[in-house]
Amino acid sequence: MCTTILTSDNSRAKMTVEKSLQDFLKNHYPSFLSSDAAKAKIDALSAEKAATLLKVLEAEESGKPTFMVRDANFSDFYGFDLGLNALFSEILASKVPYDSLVTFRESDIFKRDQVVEVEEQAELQELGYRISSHRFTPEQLATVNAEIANATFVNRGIFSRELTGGEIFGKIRDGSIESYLGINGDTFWLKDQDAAAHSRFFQKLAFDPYILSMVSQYLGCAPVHVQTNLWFSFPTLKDKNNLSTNAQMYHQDKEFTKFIKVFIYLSDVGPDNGPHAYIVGSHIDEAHTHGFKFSDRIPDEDITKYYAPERIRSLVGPAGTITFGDTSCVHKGVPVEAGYRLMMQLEYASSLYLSAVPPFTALTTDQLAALPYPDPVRKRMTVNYNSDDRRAYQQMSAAGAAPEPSTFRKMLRLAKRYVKTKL
Ligand SMILES: O=C(O)CCC(=O)C(=O)O
Repeated sequence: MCTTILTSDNSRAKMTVEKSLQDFLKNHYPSFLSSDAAKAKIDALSAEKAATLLKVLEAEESGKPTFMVRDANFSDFYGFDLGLNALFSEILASKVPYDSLVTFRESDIFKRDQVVEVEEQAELQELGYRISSHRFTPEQLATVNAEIANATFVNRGIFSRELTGGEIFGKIRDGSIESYLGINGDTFWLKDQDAAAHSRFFQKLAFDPYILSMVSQYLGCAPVHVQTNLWFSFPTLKDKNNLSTNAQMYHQDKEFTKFIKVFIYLSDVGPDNGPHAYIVGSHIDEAHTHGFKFSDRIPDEDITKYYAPERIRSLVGPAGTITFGDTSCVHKGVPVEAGYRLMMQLEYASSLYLSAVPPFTALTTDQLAALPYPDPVRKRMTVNYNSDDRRAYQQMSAAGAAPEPSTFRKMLRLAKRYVKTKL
């Protein structure tokens, strides 16, 4: 019900969009509108926010992949603040309730403790990140390393190279990895996340009850699994392009309207091994309010202008350390000074709107049946497992694959700097 009194063009625009939003909700999310409190939240939206919300809900219901319009609609992200994200989650949760993910269920991987989890969730919400009380056991690390040995990694430099995880481990041991780095790139990324997303242990992990409980409470709705990523970082030339490509300058992610990542160290990470770093609480005090654009790379000098030293945290920990992180926080990987860092990352989003990641191949009926959740929840969590969308994404990426001339210029500059530092 619209309660706004018409006084100007602005309020007329608000009434029109509010009416369209109300009608849309009535048709597609009727149980959301069943409470007066929910209606009041819709009434309180500005015309701009109501229009943003309507657009994302229409995209949700269309079922069409919206990664195709990511660049064109990127500015929509600026319409989403904490309040609108929470409201969006509430609307999504009215259609697919996520209590089955929060209700306690034993995990095959972690020995759960509900009291500790309450405290972990509270800190995650307050600080934007939280190191888990759980850590992979040596046996679990061995299982993960066996999976990694067979996976293919690629670095993204001038002469990019492909190596299997097993080859990388071997070259780290015998010291020959250095000849694969430098102008070849200093980070080896998993070439295609699809195989990892479908591997037995990683799939179990991605849909583990502890992980799902933490991320669904954080998002306020059933989480969509969007990434199972892995990468090896090595000491790097501190060239701005290089640091930027490898996420080693402070930045804020906008990959989805709301999302949360789970970072797992698979090697010991001390201060010299490239710890993951956060500005505490910056998921609330977002850097774009200081005039930075989402995805801007922010030099350390600028960070210290806006944030007190006690808000800048580097997360060190032994292999197996697990961190939940909202990377809409200002964050980065500190450049590796010695040795290497092997990181695993799972990511979950509230919605695929303007997704930045490739969809996975569809799950088999058996794989789906192995997820012990009600059908709508299972469907929602695996909406990014869609073979048609995967093909569409691959076609779109292939069409835009030719590098721009400026990319060649950047590569040349980088090559010159490497030659200078090596001679
Ligand atoms: O490597 C790191 O620690 C940073 C990773 C990062 O920026 C991200 O995953 O969003």
